[in-house]
Amino acid sequence: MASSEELHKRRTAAVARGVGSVIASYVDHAGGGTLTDVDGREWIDFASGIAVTSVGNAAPRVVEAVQRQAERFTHTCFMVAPYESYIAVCETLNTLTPGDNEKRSALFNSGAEAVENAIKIARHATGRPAIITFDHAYHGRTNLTMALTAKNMPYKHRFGPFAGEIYRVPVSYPFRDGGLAGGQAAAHAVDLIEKQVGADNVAAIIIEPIQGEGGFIVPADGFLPTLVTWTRATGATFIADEIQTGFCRTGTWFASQHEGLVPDLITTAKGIAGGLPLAAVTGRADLMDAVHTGGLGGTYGGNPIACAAALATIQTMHELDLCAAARWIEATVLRRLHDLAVRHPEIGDVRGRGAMLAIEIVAPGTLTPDPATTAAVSAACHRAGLLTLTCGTYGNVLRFLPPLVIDESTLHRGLDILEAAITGR
Ligand code: PLZ
Repeated sequence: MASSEELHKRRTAAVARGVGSVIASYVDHAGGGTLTDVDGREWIDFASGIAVTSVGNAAPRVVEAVQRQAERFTHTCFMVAPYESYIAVCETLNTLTPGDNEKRSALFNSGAEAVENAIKIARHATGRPAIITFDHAYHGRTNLTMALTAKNMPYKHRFGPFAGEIYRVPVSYPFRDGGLAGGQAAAHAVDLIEKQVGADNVAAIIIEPIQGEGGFIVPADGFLPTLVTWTRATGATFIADEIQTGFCRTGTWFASQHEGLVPDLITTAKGIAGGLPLAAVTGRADLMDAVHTGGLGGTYGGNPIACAAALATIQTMHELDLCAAARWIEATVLRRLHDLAVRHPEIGDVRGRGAMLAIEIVAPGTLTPDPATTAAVSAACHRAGLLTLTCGTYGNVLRFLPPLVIDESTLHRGLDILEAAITGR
């Protein structure tokens, strides 16, 4: 078998430079909470392929469902010759997502595609053009979703011009806004929307209930509910982008549930199908059904193998109670991170929910981001066999996204590596 070194050479000659990778080791197989590279080295997985393999890699039920479906048929295109599993995924999403109102769903391939479609639906249903997005937001890399995404490098740099009628307002970021109350932070955002955009022009507010790529930012209590109340009063649509936060990741099925929110539309992807590409828009039946027949779709959206994987994934989440597992991970990891923060003043903030946790690294006693130390700690983790990711507008957030099935000893071994990486620098 080719070594990572050999594969890296081939990759450099064959794969476009624009596509990066966090590590230069190449995967041979993966399962549960670990990956094994082609050189036979084991990695503890605190990344889950960016919050995707919540049920574990190659989860047995998912593998079996994929194999069974692949033998029956691999693709017909739901818009050409429909099949049951697409309907079953939509039924499941309509019941699982917050709110007992009547809902509909439509299936797509990627998170960005789901976001694009949620915006299409909101604009079509309201007849309004403007979309409100936030500082530190991440919604994807397609043209419309780049416009929604906040950070220039690496996502947007020289890829413009971007889609129009997108307006960005400040988010609640307790570590950096002096602990502004959620309601006050929302009032500030609403004031800007009303003055600069005009309430009657707003088709939708789109927000990640916990911002992901932007830095695992948990808004202050009351921020999201105040925005929802404003959309209800003005006829705008509230879109929760739960692509990273959904499917038990934060200790509930959806992060919106922490504050009892019922979004008008909700976008999901990542954790939904155990690693197979699937995404969805789920929401109020009147909004979803406003679009004319044939107005939504795509060749592969709701591919039968991805749908079979999703049904097996969701069943596994129920059976293993992975929302409870995420809450256990939160308790276990937060205890150790808080302990570490006491001894390391460069850890300015410890935050997150469930198995979506992070530390923000700054010059001690200040808010000045320290991306160099963040990168150095992450690199030290990689050298010791722990796969970690960084994020944040300032590149100074180290985030932890273990699969929800990770066992206690693997989780602690991972945290031991992290602790040594921070202590040993
Ligand atoms: N919305 C909230 O987190 C994807 C991006 C990784 P796609 N996040 C990982 C990268 O650098 O490309 C994401 C997200 C939220 C939308 C998306 C986009 O989902 O499936 O990557 O298109």
